[in-house]
Amino acid sequence: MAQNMNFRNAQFTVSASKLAECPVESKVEVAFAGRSNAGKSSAINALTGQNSLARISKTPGRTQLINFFNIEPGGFLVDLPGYGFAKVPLSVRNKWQRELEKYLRKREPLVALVLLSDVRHPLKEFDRMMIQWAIQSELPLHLLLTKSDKLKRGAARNTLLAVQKELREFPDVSVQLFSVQQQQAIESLTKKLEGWFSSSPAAEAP
Ligand SMILES: Nc1nc2c(ncn2[C@@H]2O[C@H](COP(=O)(O)OP(=O)(O)OP(=O)(O)O)[C@@H](O)[C@H]2O)c(=O)[nH]1
Ligand SMILES: [Mg+2]
Repeated sequence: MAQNMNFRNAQFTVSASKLAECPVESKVEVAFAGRSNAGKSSAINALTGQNSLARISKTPGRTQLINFFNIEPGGFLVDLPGYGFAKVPLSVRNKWQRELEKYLRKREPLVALVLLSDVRHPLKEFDRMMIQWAIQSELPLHLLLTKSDKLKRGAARNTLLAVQKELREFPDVSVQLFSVQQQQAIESLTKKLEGWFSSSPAAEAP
């Protein structure tokens, strides 16, 4: 695939409510996971420079479907439903969390995960579960400590160092501070994604 990916050309493809509805033309995809309200949809918008590509809301639980954004032929970013605290009926919530789990366990084109966690409350139970799961599944994971603009520089930096220290034994897990307001942070994420898309074996296929 192309060396310089242009995330700005991203286009919404489909919202899937279950695994069977995910696009068959996908060869390589990277999914954005995290607790509800962590900033998944916002990060995808920042990355693509499109403010209304993925829906953002002040109400947690806004993203209830698995949303696919096409980046290049066969390459997709995936906005996953947020975990926890969603103000939706339990029966509905259970259903889409089951689908989310199925997606994570069975989705063939999935090559890596971006996990988002609010820098003010990092590494909660769900985040740890996801990290453990990614390590076991040998899926690389990049952790974004989001909304870093909400903390003073020093405090954000200390959180980053503490989290890095905790994760340093895992070579396929990386971490950075992230804010939709910080261009440099968006560029770091872009680099990470470019690396994953270009090194994926499926990307070599015609
Ligand atoms: N200050 C600040 N606010 C942010 C940032 N990223 C997201 N937010 C806000 O956090 C709230 C939730 O953002 P979303 O992107 O909708 O979160 P999500 O993870 O997609 O949430 P669900 O779809 O419910 O799972 C919104 O009010 C955003 O404007 C950031 O970098 N800085
Ligand atoms: Mg969302």
